[in-house]
Amino acid sequence: MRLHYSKTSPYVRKVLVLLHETGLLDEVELTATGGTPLDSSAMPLDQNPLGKIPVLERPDGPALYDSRVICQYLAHRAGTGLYPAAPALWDVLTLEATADGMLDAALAIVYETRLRPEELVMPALMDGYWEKVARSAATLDARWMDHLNGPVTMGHLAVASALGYLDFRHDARNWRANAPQLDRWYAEFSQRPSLKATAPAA
Ligand SMILES: N[C@@H](CCC(=O)N[C@@H](CS)C(=O)NCC(=O)O)C(=O)O
Repeated sequence: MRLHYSKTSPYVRKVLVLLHETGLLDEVELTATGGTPLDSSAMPLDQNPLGKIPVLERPDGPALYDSRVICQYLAHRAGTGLYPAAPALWDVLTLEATADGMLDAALAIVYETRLRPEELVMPALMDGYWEKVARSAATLDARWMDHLNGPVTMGHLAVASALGYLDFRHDARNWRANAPQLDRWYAEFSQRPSLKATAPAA
């Protein structure tokens, strides 16, 4: 299999964390790439017309995207319980969607600051994106700690990858402000070898 990836993409990190957790890493060749909505020229466009990574080329069918599809495919291939059977599955998928939604908002802030000319940047829009992140962190803290303190699912791996990205790109905004239990959980969970091996570096 071939994974189109970048070292700083948090969506890619979810896949890499899963590969470490499941022991499938050796089955995957990594191809580094990158791009933004302003320049998709280096992206694997033949495999993903959206021009986004991660993309997984696999032996048993067309290339897969996005990270949630790839993670389900690899978890199934590895025969793990990272995605349990329904009805527990609905919680895991909702948790993963929450983590990915935080990433969508966090990445939108990065694009606002990096891609727009300064005079076109909208601080109110960035604050609105951050509200989504902060509200989600507070909700994870209020409603999801029982799940996060239980057996590891894809929800755990997605939340940890998302929080790692917030520390990497948005440290100053402080997601921990209204999430003290989540902060404690992340301090411990982020010590797992899979997360240490995939920590983003500039
Ligand atoms: N929902 C997608 C999001 C992937 C995504 O946005 N990846 C970023 C890298 S962090 C990307 O490829 N951006 C390029 C673009 O949007 O043109 C997933 O989970 O895979």
